[in-house]
Amino acid sequence: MKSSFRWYGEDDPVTLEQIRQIPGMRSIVSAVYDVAPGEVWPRESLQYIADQCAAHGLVFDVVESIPVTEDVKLGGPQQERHLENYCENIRRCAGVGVKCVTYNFMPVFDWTRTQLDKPAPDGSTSLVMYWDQLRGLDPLRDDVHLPGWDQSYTQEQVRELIRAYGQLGEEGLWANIERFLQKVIPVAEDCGIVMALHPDDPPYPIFGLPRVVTCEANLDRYLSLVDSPANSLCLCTGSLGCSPHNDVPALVRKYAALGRIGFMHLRNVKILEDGSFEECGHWSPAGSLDMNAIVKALVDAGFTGWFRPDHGRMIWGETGKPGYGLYDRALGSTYLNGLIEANGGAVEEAKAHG
Ligand code: DNO
Repeated sequence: MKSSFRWYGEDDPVTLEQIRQIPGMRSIVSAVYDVAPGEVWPRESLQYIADQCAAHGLVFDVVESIPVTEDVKLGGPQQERHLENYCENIRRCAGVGVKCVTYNFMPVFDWTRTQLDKPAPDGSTSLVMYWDQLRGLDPLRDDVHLPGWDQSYTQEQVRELIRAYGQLGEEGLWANIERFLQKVIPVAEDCGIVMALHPDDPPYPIFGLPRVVTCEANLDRYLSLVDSPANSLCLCTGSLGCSPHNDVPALVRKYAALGRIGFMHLRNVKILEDGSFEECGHWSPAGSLDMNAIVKALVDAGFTGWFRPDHGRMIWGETGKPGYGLYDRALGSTYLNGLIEANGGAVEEAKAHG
């Protein structure tokens, strides 16, 4: 399988010089960040990322994410134009060698946390979601500012969106998912790209918004809407794993055997008694997931796609983008390499390491 690392481009405090020194590192996961969702990415911007990666012995072959706009998810007036642009972005990514595109179908907000720098007893900090900080908040009534939320929405826009999704409901969202897949998957197939759907994080409704990418039955439904290997999963262990109802190693075993995992986000998470959760170090004793069983499932299935260490804690005084510092993600990466080797798997050789 292919080891990868998320890089936020030139503004990222973590540099390609540093990333290339992580043992076994091969691929860079990135995106064009200065174009509004729904618009077309300039070819030069993609080429620039690819060239920079190549200059460091790394390969830019995974995009995370091409955002799916609210108009596409809601079936709004810009739906068709945004879908056309989405397809054009897939073609342009393929044009610079991208093989896998990650995206999600979460209404309004991507991941939800209540604090991004919760100190642990060892002095590290991490992202957490505590129900007692969330319960009682109602964005239809109060001004809610959760860390990590898209700052470009006004509170009134958030209210309008929440009302619109309330009317759409889960089945309406499914209908728009189907429209998206029918349009996008044939284009991805044509240009040799695997579309990798990221699950909802956390995998249950928040503030009454419909969230459907949450559990095995719904993942099955999603994959069967367009039954193609290009319609695959970005199986995020930490997202699915913060619901105790999801048996993550079993899900990995199943979808890897079906050849429907394009990309793996590998991280551990600690579920607390009331269903709250804390992000933690990657190794199994730190959290609720059996990371070895997950990696073993990938090795046993002969998984050849990409994996990356997901959110790290902030350790050793590092500051930066919450979840995306260098040190703990690098520790996670080498831990994962160890599990892969011990299970008889292989990390594809990286050019940077000769
Ligand atoms: C969080 C990430 C997600 C992911 C998107 C994919 O750190 O795992 O934001 O990139 O959901 O579209």
